[in-house]
Parts: sequence; C-alpha cells; structure tokens
Amino acid sequence: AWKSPTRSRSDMSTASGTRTFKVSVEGNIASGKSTFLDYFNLSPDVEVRTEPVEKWRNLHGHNMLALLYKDPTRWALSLQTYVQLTMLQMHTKPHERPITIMERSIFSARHCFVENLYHSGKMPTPEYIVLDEWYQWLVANTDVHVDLIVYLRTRPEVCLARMYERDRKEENKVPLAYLNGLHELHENWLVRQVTVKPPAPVLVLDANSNMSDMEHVMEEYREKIMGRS
Ligand code: DCP
Repeated sequence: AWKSPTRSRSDMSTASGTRTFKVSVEGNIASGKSTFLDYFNLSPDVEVRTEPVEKWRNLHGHNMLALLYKDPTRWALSLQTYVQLTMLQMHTKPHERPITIMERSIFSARHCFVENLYHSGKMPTPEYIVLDEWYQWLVANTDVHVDLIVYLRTRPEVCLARMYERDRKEENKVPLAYLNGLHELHENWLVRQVTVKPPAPVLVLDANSNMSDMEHVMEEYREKIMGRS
C-alpha cells in the first residue's frame, strides 16, 4: 500500500547537483532488515547503510545496548541520545551512489523506540522532552529527508523467534511485551497513520515468511524500492 506522498522526485538534488533516492527500511527488532539490505547491497547503484548497532555496543569500550536492557530506566536517555547522533550521521553522510538504502532512521528512533521507552514508564518525562527538543531541532535544521519508507511488517511472535534464534547476548531477556509495544508504534505511525505523519510514502511489505519467499517479494518490488517506477 502506498501512503501520503510528501516529497516530489524533483526535490532530490544534493549539494553536488546530482540526484539521489533515499530509502529507509523500518521494522521491529529482528524483522529481517539485514536480509533485505543484503539483497540490495548486490546492486551497483545502491549504497547500503546499516544500523550503527556495533557503535552502540562499543562506545569507547562501553556496551550501551547491554546497559539499556540491563537497566532501561537508568540508561535509556544515554543510549537514545547516542542513537540519535549516529542516525543523524547516517542521514547526512554524503551519498556515494544514486540510491541510498538505510537501516532505520532518526524518525523511527524517535517515534518508535523513544516513544516505547517513554510510554512503558522507562523514561522520565523531562528526559523524553530533552530528546524531543533535540529531535525537533535536528529535523528542522538538517537534511534528514527520505524519499521512501519500506516497512517490513512482521508479527511480534515471529520477531521474538528470530531474535532468540540469532541469540545476540544483549537481547536474551527482551520479552514479547517489548516487541508488542514497538510493533503497535510502528503500526500507528506507518500503517494506521494516527500519530505523526510519515516523512515519505510508505511501502508495506509482509515480512513474516521465510527468507526464500522474501526474495520473491524483494524481486517484485525492486524497481519501486529503487525509485524507478
Ligand atoms: N535499538 C534501540 N533503539 C533504537 C534502535 C535500535 O534500542 N533507536 C536496539 C534494538 C535492538 C538493537 O538495537 O536490540 C538492534 O536493532 P535491530 O535488532 O532492529 O537490528 P538488526 O540488525 O538486528 O535487525 P534485523 O534483525 O531486522 O536485521
């Protein structure tokens, strides 16, 4: 389903005068973003920018992601402040190829992850406001635009199974309730569109199937995702 276009193709010029098409791939934890990005990474026209999770796991020797899951109330603000910085860096890095596909965005960090931490009582209101003030300023004063959002829509139970299967040590105690909360926020934002308006048209893909089925889906939508149809 295509939703609410906000930006025309003619807006896509960059400082260097060339055009680029920027896509963000959104979805719950372990929804299959990496597989999706691996597929497009094979195309010579596409630059893939993966989520800077390795930076979050090693900030001058500190594992911020592990701290978040160990004691969210204490560390949510620190991690999400750093996530916001690394997302900003990912958005604003000069593009190298005509199409840039990014894993998540500054938008989902704010509207899904920060929102989830706040609404589940893990982030006090003053901290939430500080992050939001930063977010609002960055969106208004820097170029973080995207031209298309691809939403990998996955049932939280499927994500939970994939998360346990991949066995990332920081995530071994993440409960289904946390994934449910993130799922509802993605749905409200990208499908129901009842919270904030998405910053670009949204392509919703069913990502519950196994990887070979996903390959067919990606093949089918390939041209659309690369901004060519
Ligand atoms: N995370 C967070 N806050 C954000 C973004 C991410 O706390 N604003 C956390 C959630 C995960 C970890 O960072 O524990 C990495 O995110 P994903 O699991 O979504 O990234 P993957 O690369 O593992 O995704 P996928 O399995 O879809 O490929």
